[in-house]
Amino acid sequence: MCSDLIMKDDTPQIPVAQKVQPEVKDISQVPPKPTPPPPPAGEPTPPPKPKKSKTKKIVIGLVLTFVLVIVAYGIFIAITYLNCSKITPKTCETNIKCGFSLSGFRSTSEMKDNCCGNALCEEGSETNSDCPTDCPNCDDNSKLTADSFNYQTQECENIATHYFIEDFEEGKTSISKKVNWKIIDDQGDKVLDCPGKEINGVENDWASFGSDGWANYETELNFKLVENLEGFGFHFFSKGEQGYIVDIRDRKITFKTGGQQGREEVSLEPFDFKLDKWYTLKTEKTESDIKIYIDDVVVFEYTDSQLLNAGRLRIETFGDGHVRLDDISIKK
Ligand SMILES: [Ca+2]
Ligand SMILES: [Ca+2]
Ligand SMILES: [Ca+2]
Repeated sequence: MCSDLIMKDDTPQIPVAQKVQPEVKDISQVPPKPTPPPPPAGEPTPPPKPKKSKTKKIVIGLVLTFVLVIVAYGIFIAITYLNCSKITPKTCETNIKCGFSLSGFRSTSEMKDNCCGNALCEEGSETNSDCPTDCPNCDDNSKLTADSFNYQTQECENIATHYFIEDFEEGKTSISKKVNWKIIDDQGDKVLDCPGKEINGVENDWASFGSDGWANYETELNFKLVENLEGFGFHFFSKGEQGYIVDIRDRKITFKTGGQQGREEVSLEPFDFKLDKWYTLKTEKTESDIKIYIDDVVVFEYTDSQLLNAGRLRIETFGDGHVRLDDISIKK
């Protein structure tokens, strides 16, 4: 009972842990770390020394990389040699060798001369027809140019020789022909048929072609008078009311100067034209000298003081005249 009374005392209990005293180390037994002496005043602090193992790793890495590069380069060189040694000679190729350089083995070769396939069109031994590989086809599909191959420059040359060439074989013409005129078949040859007034009551009919800038040309055309000898007129160097006219009708050739309206008759020559017979009419003018040919024979010669050397061309039929034309060429 007496102890129960003591336990019921209101005095607060102090926890036992609060009474534990902390362990006190005897620091006098731990030797203090030596403090490095401070650098002398005014001297820089030396850099820390690299560790030897890290340097070694870098050296090994560099050596390995170098070896790998050498091996890879060796493989590359070996591949270039294999590729080079497998090359089969092309046409005209001879004396193939594999030459070494730092960029690998490469083949060198020579080309045989006068050989079809050496990328050179060689004069005296090759043309487009026998070696199209080396010699280009210089045909430019134009009758107005002379086509050839220049062996020196190795290029085609297409030199303009004509202003105009038409034979009507394709059934078309650039001549601005009138309604009555058309391309017909004449004994297997396509020709330009030019009737006069007999169709649709037309008094006369005409067509012009070329341009005022066409200069210093020669003309040539084939003609045939059909049905009658009324004939036709052929104008050249025609510009406005200036120009020359060859007038063919009634078995004579008349040469005139002038244009569509006013004309001056210069000369007249008889010529025994036959019906349904083809003739070739040719005109030339060299400086002031004019020559007119029928079938390559000079039928008329005239000296003109006019400086007339350029202009378009015109064809006209007279009255009942009916003419057929073919192979018209205007040569520069
Ligand atoms: Ca060749
Ligand atoms: Ca041509
Ligand atoms: Ca023809």
